Amino acid sequence: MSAAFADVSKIKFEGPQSKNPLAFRHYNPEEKIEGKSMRDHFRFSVAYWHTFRGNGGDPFGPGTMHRPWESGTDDVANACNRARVGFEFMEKLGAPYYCFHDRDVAPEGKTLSESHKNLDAVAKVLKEEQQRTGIKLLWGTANLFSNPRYMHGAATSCNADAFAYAAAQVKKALEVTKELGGEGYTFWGGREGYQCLYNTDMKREVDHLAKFMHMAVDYAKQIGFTGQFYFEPKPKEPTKHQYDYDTAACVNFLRANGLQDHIKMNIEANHATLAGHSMHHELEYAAMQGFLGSIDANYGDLMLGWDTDQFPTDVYLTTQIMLVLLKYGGFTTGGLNFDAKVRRESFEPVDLFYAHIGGMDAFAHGLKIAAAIRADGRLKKMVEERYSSWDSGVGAEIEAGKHSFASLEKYMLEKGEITANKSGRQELFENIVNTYF
Ligand code: XUL
Ligand code: CO
Repeated sequence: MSAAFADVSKIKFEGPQSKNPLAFRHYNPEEKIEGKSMRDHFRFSVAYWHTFRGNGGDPFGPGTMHRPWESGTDDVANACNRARVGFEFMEKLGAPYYCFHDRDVAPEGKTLSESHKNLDAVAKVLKEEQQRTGIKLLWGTANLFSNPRYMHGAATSCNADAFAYAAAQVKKALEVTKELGGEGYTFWGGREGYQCLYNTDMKREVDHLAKFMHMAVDYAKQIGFTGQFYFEPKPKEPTKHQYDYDTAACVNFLRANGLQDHIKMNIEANHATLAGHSMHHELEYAAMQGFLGSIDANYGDLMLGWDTDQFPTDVYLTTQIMLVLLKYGGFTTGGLNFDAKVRRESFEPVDLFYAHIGGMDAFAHGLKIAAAIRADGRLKKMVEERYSSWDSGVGAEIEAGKHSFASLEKYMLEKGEITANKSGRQELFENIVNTYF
């Protein structure tokens, strides 16, 4: 096979002074920060669906992407060739992982069994390429939203047959993920939500989603798939009310349905902002509850109300993400999957390199800044000082469970008024953060 990216050689780290657009200025996989190599901090992953299947189409016009390796026929031969091109890209980029949906890597057949066969044929190539390059599968997932059969949802459809078809699809996707040594499996709701409550039995739908996830967990156990399951929140799009709205809603769903020991969160930056949260908030919320799993790294244009899935270049965003990751000890099973696509106008193959290099460098830059903030310790000390009323006296006693409303009433009647509040100093905190950039 002739190289699809013949003009690009392996991307190297050249340091912050480099002017080479096809080099890393910050991401140096071997460099250690807080005792761990950058490679292990990030566990970067390429999203197959955007990078190798994105064609640049939008509601106003067709695809624009120039992809000379595509034959133009949606068959298994083209899919196998594309898989080899994908691995050439990932190898040159130096990404240690990738993620896929079943229908991204292999075409859907006319029947379920033909679809299974197509997936097996492409998985064979993926396995060969994984063995050739050492690149691994971070997680797999199933596309339960594109085919019109899922118009009402998959696990939450009003049509029980749609649930059954989705079950068959996820069963197969789990088998293939296992076969490829996948380290995880992600549930993103797709069309699991509703548009109008008048025609919707929400309780029944949410119960079915829980049943579906339990079946997946049971089947994983049955076949010996030991990868981590993830649940990816998104508040809207395609449906108006998605059941996986944000981390808090997902964690509540998992706990309410006895799934908390099997499923962690996969948190996406653009989905966080669509929910009216910052990524910083979503990550901290998941981590503090013990649900930090994996990250879909991207950025959403704050002036647009949809999932723009841009490559992350905002170093404030990457610094905040790395602050949370460092605070909670980093990934155990997850990684940073670039669930991001090049703009419709960035149609040349080399743009795929610029996009990923920029994202990886933004994270490496953010990691260095986050580590510097932590090493200095000033912010941490200021936060501790802000909460110092809880370290002794009545605060420590409340935390230790030594008080009731009655005893606190007695305390306050004696004291009369609270100890004077201190300034929150938000501006100073923000100024100090800026000194590390
Ligand atoms: C959709 C999205 C998905 C999931 C995987 O917004 O983020 O690509 O990451 O199904
Ligand atoms: Co995603």
